[in-house]
Amino acid sequence: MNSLRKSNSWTKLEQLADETGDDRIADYFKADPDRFEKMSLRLGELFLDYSKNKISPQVMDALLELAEQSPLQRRREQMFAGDAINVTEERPVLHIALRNLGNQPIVVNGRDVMPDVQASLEKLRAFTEQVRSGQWLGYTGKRIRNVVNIGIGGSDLGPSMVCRALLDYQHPDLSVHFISNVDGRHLKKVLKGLDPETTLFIVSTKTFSTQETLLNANSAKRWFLEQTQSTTADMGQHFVAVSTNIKAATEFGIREDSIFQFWDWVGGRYSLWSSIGLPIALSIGFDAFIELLDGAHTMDQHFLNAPLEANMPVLLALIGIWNINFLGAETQAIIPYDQALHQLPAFLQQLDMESNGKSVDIDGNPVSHATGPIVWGQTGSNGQHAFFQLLHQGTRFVPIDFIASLKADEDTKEHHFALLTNMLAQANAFMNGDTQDKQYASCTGNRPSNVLLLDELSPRNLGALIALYEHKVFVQGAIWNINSFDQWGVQLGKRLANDISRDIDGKSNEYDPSTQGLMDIVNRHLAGDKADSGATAKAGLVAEESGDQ
Ligand code: G6Q
Repeated sequence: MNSLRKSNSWTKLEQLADETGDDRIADYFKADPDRFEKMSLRLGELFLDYSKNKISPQVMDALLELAEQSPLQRRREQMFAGDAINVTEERPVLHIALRNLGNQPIVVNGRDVMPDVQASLEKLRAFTEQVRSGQWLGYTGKRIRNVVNIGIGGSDLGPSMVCRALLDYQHPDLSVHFISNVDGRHLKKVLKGLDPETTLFIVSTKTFSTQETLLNANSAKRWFLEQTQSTTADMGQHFVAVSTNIKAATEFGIREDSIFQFWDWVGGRYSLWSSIGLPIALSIGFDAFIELLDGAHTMDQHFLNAPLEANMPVLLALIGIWNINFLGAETQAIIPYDQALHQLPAFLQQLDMESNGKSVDIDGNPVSHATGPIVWGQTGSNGQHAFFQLLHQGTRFVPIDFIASLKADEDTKEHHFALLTNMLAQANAFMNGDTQDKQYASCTGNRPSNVLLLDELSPRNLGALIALYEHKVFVQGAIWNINSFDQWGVQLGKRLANDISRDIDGKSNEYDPSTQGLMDIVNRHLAGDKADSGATAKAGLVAEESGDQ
């Protein structure tokens, strides 16, 4: 059994949770008029106010003691040194190397990885500039107008979220689209209206073995060849790949010099900083992509060097641990008051839930405490008119992170004013509540939140924001003593999808009656279609299995 719960600092926090159970957050401000100054922190153009948490000064001290006594600081050093901290996959975890713009050597197995990182950035720069300037032409000599990224999970969510967040920076004559779902309607919807002669596909898959991506890539290839009546040789100008699996990418038909590489030490959900960020660089330009990396690098340096009590990712992580492990929160809401960040909750959902959705610690023992929360959310003020009711008056305890950028568009300042004041009103209401004569109209308040303000939603600030959450997740994983960097549950899904696709026509009786019954219904229903499309579908579905992600 994992021993964290028996540690002194954990026991102290349990006692404090009992003792402060009836405390009101609002009273903490009466007791200390400087609480806002003490419990807020600026890093460059990011400002974090964490004063509206149900955290007394004693609780904060005990949380910092927990961090101090945990493996956090050792594990952080190991990560930055390139040690194989992803123990189940025996790999280093080095997304920080991808934005190590100072180029300090990071040595893995006796070899500095930085020259490789530099070379891949250089390749990204050259290609990005060719496409954006119109030098890179389609096979009929027309310039590229649309880029379609085909990938899923870590090979989709990061680039897609960032491209949407930075739409204001997008090249005026280049649109970037994303196909992720294996649902053919997703593919058809994106391809509809695109001109194959001016479209560039990026097949983005670390393993080049993911069922959904291979099916979508094969269908896109077929679409291109049918629409253009061209040959596979003409595909060269229209299909590039981002992958660690060069062999499979070339077998698919992509020229070797059009494959953008990265390495097994970049986890899927941490990969937007690598060549997986190609759609971002194409959309916002290479220089802005470097600014994104630089923003993350600044957060990396802060995380590495700032004392725990003034360390933004550490503080966010400790607040989360207090809410989850001592106050019983099961979920964490992410509410950006910024429409451009509408995909951020989905991105952070993957980052957090895939990383810390673990119940066995790093030594293989079952954990005896809750780990990663269910992360969810959507933009404000939309959420106010939907699910906020439950957050104000429901029986659940839901901590919230509010995120907003201060800079308004010149022509919609009035809107931005309303956006920000709505957010402030909500954070205030969640803490203070509202007492009315009628009990049904009263809101109890005392519900915690953090507010994160960006001076503006720039590539640099977005990079810092994403890295902040990456490190928050890392800190929680280190304190819980779990491996935040594997994803065997995801792997199970990939394996079973392949098995069921192989066995659906009834040759195996290894399945439980429910699964078998459903397979029979689906198989009978699809029988007609399978005659013509089955062969291609199966080729994609029963892809080479691999544990790499
Ligand atoms: C991320 C996960 C997962 C992965 C996808 C796509 O950390 O491992 O979301 O990114 O399954 O994998 P490929 O890039 O190999 O296609």
